[in-house]
Amino acid sequence: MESLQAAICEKAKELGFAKIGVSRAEPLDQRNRLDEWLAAGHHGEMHWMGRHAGKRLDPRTVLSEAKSVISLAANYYAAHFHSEDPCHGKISRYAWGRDYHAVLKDRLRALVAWMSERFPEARGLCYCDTGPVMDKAWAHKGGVGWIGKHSNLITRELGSWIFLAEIVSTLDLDPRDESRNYCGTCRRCIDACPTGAIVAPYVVDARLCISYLTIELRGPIPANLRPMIGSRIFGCDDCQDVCPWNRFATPCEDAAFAPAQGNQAPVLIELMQLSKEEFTKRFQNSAVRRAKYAGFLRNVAVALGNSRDARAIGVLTLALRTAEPLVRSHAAWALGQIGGPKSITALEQALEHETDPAVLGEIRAALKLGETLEAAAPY
Ligand code: B12
Ligand code: SF4
Ligand code: SF4
Repeated sequence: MESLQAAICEKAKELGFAKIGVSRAEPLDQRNRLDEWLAAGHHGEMHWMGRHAGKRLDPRTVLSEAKSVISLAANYYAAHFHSEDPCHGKISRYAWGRDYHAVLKDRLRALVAWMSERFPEARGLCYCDTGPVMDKAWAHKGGVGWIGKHSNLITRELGSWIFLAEIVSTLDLDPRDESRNYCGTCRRCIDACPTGAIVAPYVVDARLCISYLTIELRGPIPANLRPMIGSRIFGCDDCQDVCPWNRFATPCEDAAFAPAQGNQAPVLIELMQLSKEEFTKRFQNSAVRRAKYAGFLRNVAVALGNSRDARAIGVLTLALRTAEPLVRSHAAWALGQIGGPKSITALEQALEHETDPAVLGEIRAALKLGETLEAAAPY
């Protein structure tokens, strides 16, 4: 099997994967950790996380004759930085280029097809994020890297700006040793998290994580967390930006993950004016679609509120008349943050025609805030 394994690694690298690990397809010993995380409610509204807990832990429940799990890591690091101008939105690095789910699924399928040509009786199932498989735990077990205190998988060679994927295979390959943990006494990620979401080393409470709030959460963002989100409109990179192991990040030469134009420093006021069709077109090949139109504009409204930029009053006033109550309520909050007579007038006018009880509540709260802020905001 040694030469087959080496050939698989070589083919995987040719297809764009940077690192490969191998584990025996036996149940993961992560049951307690997953159960504790779910029992504490850390998954928030991601109820799908609890649904297939058994499958997540044992690959033989998805492929009964599975012998090995091949873990693959793809580098997505682009040597660019987020704009610190509050009028620009921050989109997480992982979503700057093409949607990795689609890109990596194609590559995984190509690898499985290549393996089947050599071993026609072999079967392989591909996973990348979406299936009931714990990508990080397999990559750790298979020797790709270790799970850092921020809970992302880190490799010594490339840092943590990597996507993870697996092939659950019937081929009997040689397992690698589990990776050692190199976090040591460091706790930079825990201290840098804007919302305190890393509630203990290795444990992220998704309900506090900006990534969850701006991508997975479908409803309103809790008002107390909105100011901490800053200009992050899709995901968050802070815990990885501060990690010393990311000094070893090497820019990837993968065209698929090169930042698409406008994704690194999108102008918030322009984004707030996107129609549903424009949103769909602009992000058709991007992971950003996951936030959905209303969720994305909700995020942009929060970022505009945090920017305190009076030039945004116009677009936020228009947003108070959009069809989506979620967008109207966050636009109201943003106007309250910006304050000043123009914001107050817009909110008072909205109060006259608004009928949705949740939006009415947000407008009333924003009016109180806007009036308080008026003296301080010299617009
Ligand atoms: C649910 C999910 C989320 C949720 C919850 C995050 C989380 N930590 O679970 C939210 C929406 C918040 C999220 C955010 C992000 N995600 Co996400 N997410 C997932 C998903 C679908 C499942 C993760 C999971 O199983 N969670 C369950 C909990 C129980 O696991 P856990 O938090 O990892 O905890 C484990 C360890 O920390 C460990 N542990 C617990 N206690 C202790 C104690 C000790 C001493 C030790 C050693 C270990 C340990 O045990 C747990 C079980 O193994 C995976 C894809 C997949 N199918 O695996 C992607 C995935 C983890 N996400 C990914 C990415 C890129 C992100 C973001 C960076 C995106 C962004 N820029 O905004 C952020 C990072 C936020 C963070 N700090 O975690 C990548 C990570 C790649 C990598 N290098 O690790 C993955 C693997 C997707 C992929 N295929 O590439 N994500
Ligand atoms: S992604 Fe951001 S909010 Fe989530 S744990 Fe990391 S630093 Fe905290
Ligand atoms: S910042 Fe420090 S503690 Fe956090 S993952 Fe990186 S090395 Fe580990």
